Amino acid sequence: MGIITPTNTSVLSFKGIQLYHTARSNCAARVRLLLEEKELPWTSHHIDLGKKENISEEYFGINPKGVVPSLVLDGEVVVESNDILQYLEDKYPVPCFRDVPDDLQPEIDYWLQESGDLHLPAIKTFQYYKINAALLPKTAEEEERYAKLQKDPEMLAFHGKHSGGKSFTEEDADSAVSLLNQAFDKMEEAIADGGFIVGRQYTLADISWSPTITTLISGGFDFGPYPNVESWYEKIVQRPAFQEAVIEWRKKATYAAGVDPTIPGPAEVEQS
Ligand SMILES: N[C@@H](CCC(=O)N[C@@H](CS)C(=O)NCC(=O)O)C(=O)O
Repeated sequence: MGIITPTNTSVLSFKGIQLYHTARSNCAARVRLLLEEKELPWTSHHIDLGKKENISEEYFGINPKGVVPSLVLDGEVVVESNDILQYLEDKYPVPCFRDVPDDLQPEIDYWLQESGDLHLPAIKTFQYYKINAALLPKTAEEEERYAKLQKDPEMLAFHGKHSGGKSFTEEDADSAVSLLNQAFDKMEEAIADGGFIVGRQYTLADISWSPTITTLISGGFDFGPYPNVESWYEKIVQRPAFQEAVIEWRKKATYAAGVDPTIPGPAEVEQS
């Protein structure tokens, strides 16, 4: 989607970089990660998905699907996390996170696209099956509010799968895992070449995918068949920007009672 015209016009007067985000959202985390890597100051608007703070006219007026993240830069609203990465890269090209030869540039685009395309059918479906659906039930009032505000058929269908006593099925989970395995088969091979997803440089592709690995680990996804992906991920986790944008923010999330705020954790409130 990229740049949109918000119906909530209050954000048009915002100055600087302002981010609507959620502590444990992998989509929001990739944007926080790029902001940290570029050392850009930003203002936080935390949306607690557990408290359904996204299901409001005010927030749907900023993000038409009612999801996080949404970026506002000097009154310009940008949605879709991977579009936000590219938008920030264009606005603030130094330091550069597309620093690979021209013939490898399309690969960065491929991995950004893949990250966006797989979110709903694979990443989000897997996490909802494993954790979220049980922990984020909507009350009848929240269901009604959501149905009024949500205009996107895909989102309505997705959330319809865990409403009214229904839940995601094993088939949903199997299909998600199969899509993820196809992506990680390719990533495993790509990383073998140069240590990063695209070539020998840390790029937007790594920034987009690494917080998703954190989320999938917390859902119990099996990375055993992907040793290159595991060692690439461990390397990225050591980056100060990742610690700040992903690990520290995850600690600020709401937890299921008694759960230790470390990652991965089996019963954490994961918000995807
Ligand atoms: N394609 C969107 C997906 C955003 C998305 O689904 N975000 C999740 C958190 S990771 C969310 O807001 N979930 C709340 C909901 O589905 O209502 C993006 O990349 O920005």
